[in-house]
Amino acid sequence: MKEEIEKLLAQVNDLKCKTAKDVEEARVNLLGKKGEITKLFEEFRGYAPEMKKEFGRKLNELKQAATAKIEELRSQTVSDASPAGKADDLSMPGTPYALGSRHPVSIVRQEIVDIFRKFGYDVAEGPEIEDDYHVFEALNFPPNHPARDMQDTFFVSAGHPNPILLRTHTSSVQVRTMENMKLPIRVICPGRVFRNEAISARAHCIFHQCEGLYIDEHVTFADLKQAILLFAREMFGPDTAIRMRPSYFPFTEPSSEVDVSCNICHGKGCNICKGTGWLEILGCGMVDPNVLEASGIDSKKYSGFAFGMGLERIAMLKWQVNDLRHYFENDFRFLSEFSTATEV
Ligand code: 2U9
Repeated sequence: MKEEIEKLLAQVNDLKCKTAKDVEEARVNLLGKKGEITKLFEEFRGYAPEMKKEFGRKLNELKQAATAKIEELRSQTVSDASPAGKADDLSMPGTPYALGSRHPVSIVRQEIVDIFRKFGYDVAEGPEIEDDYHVFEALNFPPNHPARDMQDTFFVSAGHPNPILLRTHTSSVQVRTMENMKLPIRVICPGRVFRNEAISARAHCIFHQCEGLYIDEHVTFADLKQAILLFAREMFGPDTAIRMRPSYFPFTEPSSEVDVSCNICHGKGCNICKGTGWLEILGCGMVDPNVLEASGIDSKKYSGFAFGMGLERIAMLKWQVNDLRHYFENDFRFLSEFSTATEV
């Protein structure tokens, strides 16, 4: 037994193989069912206890050495299981993986952020689960305003003075910015908002907004108009015109809705602009003095403007998407239309 073990150990140490097939053959010869080492173990089983003591350790060492050697040879030899028994050709191109593309809402968000960053605005984010104070009260919503109703807002917890809810606009982020940042403030707040709307081609219970706020001394409606015009030209092209229509929001006074000249028919009238030559893109206005005061800003010294837009709407205008639901269904055929995979 001793000589047998030593002979096999020497054989194992000198073992050399060229291919994976050779390694497998060596494994079978040594450790397979009828292999040399397996045979020694069978013989060993019939030995008397004192003999077992003498050879047991050596036999185990031989088995471990053989197993380790086979593993080592396996990792060194190339697989010859590939077609035609040839080694893999490492110079062949790899399996191509299809690149994903950015979601249209994400593309629009990035464009808007880039434009306002150029104008010197910071980007701020805040919680999607908010309290009534930051979403409504600090923004001059009267106590019985319909937006505070269960029909329009998703409540997380109600029945106490400052209910917790899903934000219905990102204006709450601007309120938090006014509370925490030093003046002047120039900030945009992109983010996801939630409204209790029935889902249709024109409405969804989740959508994305980008709002902006500029507060300093002597900020006027003329500054607002110029900021919106510059934004519209960056976003929709240098020939874009804007028009402002009077509107109402609790948090701005005066307030306005803004249209851009239709970038499809260039003002002539088409089915995208419903023959008007204009497309509504955002709402804006001068921040109501009550809103400034609620966040501790002296409305006699400071004034500001604010604006807000729906990102899905901007994306719909940019790519003529006619159904809002496409943005939320993740249908691969829709998403792959926005092949901006080179963008990062
Ligand atoms: C503060 C003060 C004022 C943000 C504004 C709008 C006008 C607006 C809508 C556009 C389409 C929301 O997504 S939409 O439904 N937004 O028209 N938003 S002014 O005004 C603010 C915000 C924060 C502290």
